[in-house]
Amino acid sequence: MASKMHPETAVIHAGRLREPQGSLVSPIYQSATFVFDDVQTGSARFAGEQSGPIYTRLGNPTVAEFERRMAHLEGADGAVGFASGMAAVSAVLLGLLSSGDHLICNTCLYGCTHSLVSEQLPRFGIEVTQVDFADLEAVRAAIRPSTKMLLLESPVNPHLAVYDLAAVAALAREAQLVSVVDNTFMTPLLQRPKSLGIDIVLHSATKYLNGHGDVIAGVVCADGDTLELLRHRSLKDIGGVLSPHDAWLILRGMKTLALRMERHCLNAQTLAEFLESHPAVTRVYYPGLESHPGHHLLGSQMGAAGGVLALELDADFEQAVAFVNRLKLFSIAVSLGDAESLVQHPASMTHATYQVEDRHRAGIGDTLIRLSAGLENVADLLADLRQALAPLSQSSTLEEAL
Ligand code: 3LM
Repeated sequence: MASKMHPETAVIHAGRLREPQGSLVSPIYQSATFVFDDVQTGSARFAGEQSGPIYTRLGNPTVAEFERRMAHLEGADGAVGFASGMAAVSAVLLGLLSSGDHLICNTCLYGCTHSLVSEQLPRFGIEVTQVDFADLEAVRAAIRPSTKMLLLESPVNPHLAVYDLAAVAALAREAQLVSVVDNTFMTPLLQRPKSLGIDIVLHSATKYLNGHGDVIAGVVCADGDTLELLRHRSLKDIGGVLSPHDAWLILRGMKTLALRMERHCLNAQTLAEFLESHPAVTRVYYPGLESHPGHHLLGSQMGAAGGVLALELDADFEQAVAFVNRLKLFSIAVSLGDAESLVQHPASMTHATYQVEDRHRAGIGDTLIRLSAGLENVADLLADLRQALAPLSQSSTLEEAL
């Protein structure tokens, strides 16, 4: 039954266990520890000879339901929940790489992933090269005998560059490297990297998976022995454990994931088309636009273009800031994938961790603005953008007239 479920059904049903009291909604196992019938039972569980919960850092039934659901959706053997998206990213990097290993990752990554790879990993003797994954020959050229892993996001935070994941997976396989994709912007409903040959898929569940802006969480989907390494080295010993209550909130949020993604994508597409045609906007970054270099991967790699877009205005820094400050319905806040539309300035917010030269090399301009299209009626969002852009288009019309 499970493998035949459509994704829209799987977000509601996959990995559910029949609850002994018959409750439709799975209970929250809000307990730090679990009672053993006798010493032999406890010892057998610790030795891995008997299944069953021990202690929530080592596993929890509510968290396990979320993990089974995500594994099913991503097509992985299993999944491990973490306390944040960054705990998931660091679990993969610190759990699977050792001193002397070399990592190749994209030049543009979420800001804290960038600081983790560029500032923290070298402290542990892990070497890192950042390359633009649009140029796979450059990625190939960066491979050394000590290279172990490739890491990228697609679409990338914050400017939505898209990479050919099947080609990345093929390169990784050929060079016997582990490929890792952060699939946060897509969710498994829009993109399933494992079906393209990628080894490990991770998410910040804080975003679309939960979808309601009230939880910080992460998850890694992987196969075979990797799962055990992540549980043992990263979860048990480093300890960034997902709380059962937060796992339960994500399970609740995920029931509407398919419906929400549909509306996020529709709203983002409408906003992107409007902005692209506006005289005060010089560039819109959204894979759903034909002008986007990764547009051809829509339909094959990506089921839809997602709910995040970015733009550049025909304006200087102060004017760009004033535009953002004029928005009323878009809240000025980092994060994405919430019901509320959000706007933020990557150079000073999500990607402020970058050195200026590295940020420019990553393609993140000083005046880039990122939008997360929420679930509102798009007419209201358009009206908000229109009023905030109006002073800019008036000044450009004036300049044209002069
Ligand atoms: C943001 N991003 O606004 P958490 N991977 C990706 C992400 O976008 C993020 C993480 C991992 C944002 C958060 S910035 C202070 C706010 C692609 C987070 C990390 O640890 O759950 O926040 O996920 O772009």
